[in-house]
Amino acid sequence: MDQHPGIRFEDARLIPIARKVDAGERLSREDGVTLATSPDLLGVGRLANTVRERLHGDVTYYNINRHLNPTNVCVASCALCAYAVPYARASEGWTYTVDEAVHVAEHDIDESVSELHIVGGLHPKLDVTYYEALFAALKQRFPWIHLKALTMVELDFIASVSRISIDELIERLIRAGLDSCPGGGAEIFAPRVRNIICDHKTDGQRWLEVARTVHRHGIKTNCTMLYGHVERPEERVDHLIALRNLQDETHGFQCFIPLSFHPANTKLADIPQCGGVLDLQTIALSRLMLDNIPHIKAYWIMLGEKIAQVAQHFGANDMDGTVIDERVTYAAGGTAGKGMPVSRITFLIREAGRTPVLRDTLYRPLERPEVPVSAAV
Ligand code: V47
Repeated sequence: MDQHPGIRFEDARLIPIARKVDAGERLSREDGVTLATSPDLLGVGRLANTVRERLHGDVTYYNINRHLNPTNVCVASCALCAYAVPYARASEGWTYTVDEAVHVAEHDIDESVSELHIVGGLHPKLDVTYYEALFAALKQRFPWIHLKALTMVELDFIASVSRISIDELIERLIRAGLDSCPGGGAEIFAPRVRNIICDHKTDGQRWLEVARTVHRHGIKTNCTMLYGHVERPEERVDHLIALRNLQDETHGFQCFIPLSFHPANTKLADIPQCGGVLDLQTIALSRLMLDNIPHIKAYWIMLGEKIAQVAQHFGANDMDGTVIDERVTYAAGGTAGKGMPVSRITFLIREAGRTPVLRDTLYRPLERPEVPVSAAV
């Protein structure tokens, strides 16, 4: 077999792709499908690792963060979700007042926690005034904290129930304290898949349009892809290319997070949870296709700490963080636990042969705290 200097491929189709990677050339949809379907997991991984090391050397980022879910009540009933409680049965779920939300957050925050990751359900009574009051109260109580809040789906819904434009919503939320947005709700953009897995109203085009608007207001967002359910490899590749196209235009995405589907307690519980091969191949595919998004996160909550660690050699350069009080994956049978101490994250990164770098949400390196919050030590 004609080989490539440095990497021995089992799948000859990877050789021309390797030449493009060496030359820093953009990969095509066809290349993406080859990478997504290649039986040569290690070959795909080595290619992704080449790009990862070119961009980030041996650094793996992590942060100290806490999740906050103001409500789990949701008017959508997405088949992929185990977290939401229907609005008609709202009393079975939770909806925090602003004071209650601040009180919940207070449990595990000191100045070592640099980020609050805030997402929840689509609650028809929580309009823009609720989120303005929430963000202002959180900023007042924790002035140092970065608020990474609300997915494109939530923004779309809140604008609609508040009868205001996305532009006005974003302006008002930024004024109240919003710093950036997480990447959830993107799922898979293909309508065929969305019809099966999610029934919230925000379709793929709309998700991208809202992200474009947020970026225009000068704040960063992340982006995601939910895989390991009913999607086809081509649909994964098309999703990545749609994100890549928008990034060419706005440069507003800072990190991509492939989300591994957890079927337990969802309407799709008969689908077997994917294994580590699809997890690692998807991380690698993402690194190779998303040549204009700086960071690829191996979200240990969904991958488990072992795959997230190995992923640091398959294209990922981030582990997410301490993730105190995660509830979305936990509801869907996630076994990764409810938080990881800094000492464990840095151990996993070092054991992988990488150098741990504590970061803030915008990937600026931070000093390791002298007296970390007890839950994050
Ligand atoms: O939007 C829902 C997904 C997302 C399930 O931006 C599920 O830094 C797997 O977006 N199995 C929320 N996934 C998580 C998310 C995220 C996580 C970490 C970091 C960042 C970031 C973003 O989780 C949802 C949905 O796409 N999800 N249910 C499930 N059963």
